[in-house]
Amino acid sequence: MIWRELNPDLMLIDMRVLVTGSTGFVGEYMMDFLENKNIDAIGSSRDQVGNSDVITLDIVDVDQINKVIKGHKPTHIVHLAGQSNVKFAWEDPQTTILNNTIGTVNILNAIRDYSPYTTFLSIGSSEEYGNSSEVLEYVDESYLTSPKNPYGVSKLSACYLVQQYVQAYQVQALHVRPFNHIGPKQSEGFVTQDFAKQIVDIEKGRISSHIRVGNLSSVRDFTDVRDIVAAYYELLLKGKTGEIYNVCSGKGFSIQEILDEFISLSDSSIKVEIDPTRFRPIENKYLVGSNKKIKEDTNWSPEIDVKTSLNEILNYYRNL
Ligand code: A2R
Ligand code: GDD
Repeated sequence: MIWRELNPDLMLIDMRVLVTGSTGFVGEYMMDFLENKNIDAIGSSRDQVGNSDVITLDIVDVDQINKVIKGHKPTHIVHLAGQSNVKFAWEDPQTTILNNTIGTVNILNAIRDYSPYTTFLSIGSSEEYGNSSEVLEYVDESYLTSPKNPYGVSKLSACYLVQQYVQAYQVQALHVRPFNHIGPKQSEGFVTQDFAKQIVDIEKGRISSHIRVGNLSSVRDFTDVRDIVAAYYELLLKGKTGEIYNVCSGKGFSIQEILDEFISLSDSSIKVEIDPTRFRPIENKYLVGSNKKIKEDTNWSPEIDVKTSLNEILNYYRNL
């Protein structure tokens, strides 16, 4: 047991959190969340960001990482930087493994060597499980890991490395398996964005009345990004070193149901067209998680329902 676990409230005073990938989808919400709590948060991004305070850091570059960790000695790191797109991982598995696995081990090495008291929140994925079981309805953290794509492999490898560094070098790390997260401002290439953008394009007469979609039969567990970053914060404070935590709602929706909900939110007439280029070589049919463990170990519980998130995503595109 370390002091962080003895009294999490004491820690707030001195928190200095490094957020990698702070200009990505989750990163921007994470930075806002920490800043609203008046916590000292340092963002980092691969690309230089104008005149801002965001540190330029490519996690594949060992010298850069060592310099940042040595120089800032953050009390905590929320490691969001990585290649996040499952479909792209099939197209470029090497880049995916490089950014997600090697990038993570680079940070673990830097923590071990230059900042051993840093708490490291490693962000994995539900894709580490591969398919979860429809019989069990949802999977907990002890469920068999059998990734079905290079993205899942890259995240599971990072998970193993985290656990090995905890055991071998006493690095204060935990690993998170978020299930699908959604909200306004996510990049295109993720299902809710792809659907919402096309619906608004139809509403505004930019394209014909056809929405192009991929596999509608898969089932996923969706959580709003604002709930996700609240979960990460709770885990920084109360998550147990060496443990794995699912972050999810525990409820499954088929992609067909997500599409139907979007269509019901629009007054336009929308026809659905299956686009084979949107399918993946192997599809995880069913991925729904149990959030019992995080609820037991922290004060977290998801608050925003899926319909609210979908509505906000659609309105975001309407107002662009
Ligand atoms: O690809 P870019 O330049 O937009 O930057 C992405 C950044 N990133 C990196 N940053 C530093 N060094 C690298 N080698 C590197 N590779 C990628 O990570 C982007 O700004 C950020 C990831 O943001 P998103 O793609 O928007 O992902 P999201 O949804 O915020 O996911 C955060 C984490 C990822 O590890 C996902 O795999 C996981 O949550 O679901
Ligand atoms: N992207 C996309 N676009 N997916 C579609 C489409 C489409 O037009 N039509 C159907 N799908 C299906 C995909 O085949 C998949 O079954 C499901 O919608 C969700 O796809 P994505 O939104 O691309 O997300 P993902 O499940 O592959 O991965 C996301 O969730 C992981 C956690 O479960 C990403 O956010 C990962 O970074 C994250 O780790």
